[in-house]
Order: sequence, then structure tokens, then C-alpha cells
Amino acid sequence: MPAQPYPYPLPNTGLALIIIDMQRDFIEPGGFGHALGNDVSLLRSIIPRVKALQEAFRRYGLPIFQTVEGHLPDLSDCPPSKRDRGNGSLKIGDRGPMGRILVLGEPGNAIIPELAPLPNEVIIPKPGKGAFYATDLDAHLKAQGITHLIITGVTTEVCVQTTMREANDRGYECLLVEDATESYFPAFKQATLGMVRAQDGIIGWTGFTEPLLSALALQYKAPVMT
Ligand code: TIU
Repeated sequence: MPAQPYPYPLPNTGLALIIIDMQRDFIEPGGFGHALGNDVSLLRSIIPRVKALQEAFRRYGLPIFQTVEGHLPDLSDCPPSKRDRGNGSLKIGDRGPMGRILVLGEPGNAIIPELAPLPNEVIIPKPGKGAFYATDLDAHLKAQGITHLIITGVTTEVCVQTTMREANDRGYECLLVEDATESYFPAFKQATLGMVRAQDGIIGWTGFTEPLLSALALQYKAPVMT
């Protein structure tokens, strides 16, 4: 498919969609993103494109993995450095308007309703920014023979970029979808896009949703309904 720095080799098998941290904590007021001082409304613009990709992958029977950043209720998987960082009034584990901040299972930790996963779709809880650190994502991908990752979600230069770098080091061919990832800082998003595709794709490719949907439609056929 058309991509930068050159066309992305969309495979016939081994493709998965990764949706990073489209949880209320980062996208709705009163969560972790807001507690860090960010304008969380900036992230909503990508929802229709992430949804379109989610629907396409479902249509073609291709695997989808969503992640959520969160910690165990006793915070045993949250390094003190992460909990103590910054001057915000609400810290990880404190009770906020959407329950305890960045704690697994709390209302704020849920994926936004627009992108709610189906029961058969895997959700990977992750304590860090990267989706491979202290998770079983790599084992899931290897077990399913996945080699190529379409990466979407928030925020571009934090959890998305960290995950793409981790994936690249593990040998996955990654495409970051430019209009299906967003940041609280537009300049950081652009910098991330530029740096991952620089040097002939040092970390991978970037591309847009529409050409990806067209390429998927050409390459994959929806299963025949009986
Ligand atoms: N703060 C910020 O930009 N991001 C995070 O803390 N986590 C994710 O990127 N998901």
C-alpha cells in the first residue's frame, strides 16, 4: 500500500491491528491524561478512523489487539518513580471522577464505548508505556504467526512510539497510521511520524487510513456468510 518512506508490503497472512490505550483515562475529562494537565479533547478526532480500521479487520477476520495502560489495585506493578512523577493533584491510584486513576478495572480504565472490543478480541493490560514490557503481547502474536502490525491509538510519542520501537526490535514490520494516532502535542506527533520513517524506515512506515482500507479490500475477502 502507499506509505512513507516507500510502499508498505501488506502480507497475505500474519497481519494484526494494534489499538493502543483508547481508554477513558486518556480521552475523557477526569482521567490520567487530564490529571497530567492535558487538553484531552484533542484525542477524539481519530475515533472514526480507528473505528473504520477495527470494522475492516473484523470484516476480514483479521486479529485485533487492544491495550490499556493500568496498574493492579495494590500498585505493586507501578514503580514509585511513575507514581511520584510530577506535581498533579491526582496521582496514580488516587480516587478521581472516573474511579482510581490508571487502575485496572476502574471505570476510567475502560476502552471508550465507540471502540469497545468484542468478547473474542484480546485486551492486553500493560503497566508501562510500551505494549511489550511485562505483557504477553509478543507470545500472543507469535502464537498466531503475526509478522506485520498496523499500529493506531494514543498518544503518538508516548505509548504508541514506545510500542512501535519495541515491536521493531522484535522483528515486526510496523505501519503507524498517521490519521489514526493522536497526541496532546501536535508538534510531537509530527516529530514522531518523521523520526520513525526517516533513514529509509528505521523504525517502520507511516501511512493513512483510506489507502490502507482500499489495500485491505483488494487483498482480503470478507468471509462468506451462510
Ligand atoms: N501522557 C501521555 O501522553 N501518554 C501516556 O501517559 N500514556 C499513553 O501514551 N498511552
